[in-house]
Amino acid sequence: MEFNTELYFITDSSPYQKEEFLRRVEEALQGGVTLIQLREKERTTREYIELAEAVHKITKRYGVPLIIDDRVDVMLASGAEGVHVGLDDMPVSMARKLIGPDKILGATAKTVERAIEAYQSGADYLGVGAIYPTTTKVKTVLTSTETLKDITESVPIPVNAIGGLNPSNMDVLKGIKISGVCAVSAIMKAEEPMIAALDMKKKVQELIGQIS
Ligand code: TZP
Ligand code: MG
Repeated sequence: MEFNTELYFITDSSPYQKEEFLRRVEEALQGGVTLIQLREKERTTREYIELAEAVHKITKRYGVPLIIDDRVDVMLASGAEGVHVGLDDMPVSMARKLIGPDKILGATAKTVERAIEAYQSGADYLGVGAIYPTTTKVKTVLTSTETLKDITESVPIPVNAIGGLNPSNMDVLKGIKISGVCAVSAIMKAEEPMIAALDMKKKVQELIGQIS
C-alpha cells in the first residue's frame, strides 16, 4: 500500500476526552500530516478497537493511512492500513506473516543490525530514535544522529527520525537521508495542532529538500 512518512503523527489520547482527541486528530490532518499512528498504552482491547474505528473514519476522509501501534489484532479488527512493532513487540517476520503482503508494516530500529533484520523480515519503514529526550511515555534510549545516518545508508526503505522533535530543533537531521519525522507532543499537545503540523511539515520539507 502507498504511504508517505514525511510528517508522521503519532497520537496519545491519554490527556483528552474522546471528542477533543478526535478533533485534534482531524486538525492535524488538516495541517497536512501524511501518516498517523494510533498509540494506546492504557486501554482495553475493546476500547483500543473502538478508538481505532473512530480515528479510521476520519483518516479515510483525508486519504491518510492509519497505523496501529503494536497490536496486529486491533489493526485487523479496525480495518486500519498498517501496524508498527517495537523492539518488545511481535517479531517483524511474524507480523508480516499475519497481516499479509499489502498492509503497511513499520518497525523500530536503534542499530544498523536491527534495521537490516527488520527490512529483511518485511518492514516497510523504520522509526529511529529517540533523537532527543522525550516527555512522551515510552521505554526508549537515545539514538545518535550518527547511528540514524548509518541506518539510512543500510536499508532501501523509508527511515524516520523520532523523539523530542519539533520545528526548532530539527536541524541536527540536516544531510541525513531520512524520509520524514515522527512526532507526538509537538502536534498532539500543541495549542493548535493544525498550525503545529503545518509548521513542522514546512520544516521537514526544507530538510529533505522537497519544498513544493
Ligand atoms: N519512540 C521513540 S521516542 C518516542 C517513541 C514512541 C516518543 C516520541 O514522542 P515525542 O513527544 O515526539 O518526543
Ligand atoms: Mg510497541
